[in-house]
Amino acid sequence: MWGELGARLDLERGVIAGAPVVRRGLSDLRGCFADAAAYDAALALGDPPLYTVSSVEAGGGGGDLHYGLGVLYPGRIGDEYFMTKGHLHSRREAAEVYIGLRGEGCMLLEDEMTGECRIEPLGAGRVVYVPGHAAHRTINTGDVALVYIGVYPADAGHDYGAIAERNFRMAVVEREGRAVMVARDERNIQQ
Ligand code: S6P
Ligand code: ZN
Repeated sequence: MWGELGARLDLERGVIAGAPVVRRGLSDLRGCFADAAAYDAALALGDPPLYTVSSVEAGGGGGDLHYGLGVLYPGRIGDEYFMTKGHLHSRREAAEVYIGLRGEGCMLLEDEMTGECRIEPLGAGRVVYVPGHAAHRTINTGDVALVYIGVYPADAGHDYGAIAERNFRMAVVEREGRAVMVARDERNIQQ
């Protein structure tokens, strides 16, 4: 017997109706932003919410899919835009599809095998394919919440450890009103 197959996107509240919600605030992203002084200064003023993800994780079999609705708020720490923690999938070959619903931003992708880094625009009307072995992080470069859906294999798993240890090589920062990708090391030297 099939269980529930449909769900309602409650875009007013930014959740999938009835699905569990994970909330991440600034304090959850210690070590992610390149400008540590700007991070500490912002945190001293409070712990703003950065994003929420509500997920439907029904079947757990090899062929099953899970999906989540992400809402990433606008803002910056120093010149670096608000972003998600970022992760690799525990089963490295597991790919993912992101579908942008609202707002403006991008995905930062980094191939664990080759080191290739790329930003792919993500926002209303954009779809991004995240290949296997690609660390992925979502970034809001606009003025309103970036809302998207990610669909991934049920057995993908989430590995946050590798990124927490070494972070992404690139950062997405605002330069003269535009979002650009710069080397994180370079970004640190410019402090
Ligand atoms: C799951 C998918 C997304 C992220 C979400 C939050 O595979 O990639 O639903 O979980 O964008 O990012 P993170 O890095 O905190 O899980
Ligand atoms: Zn993922």
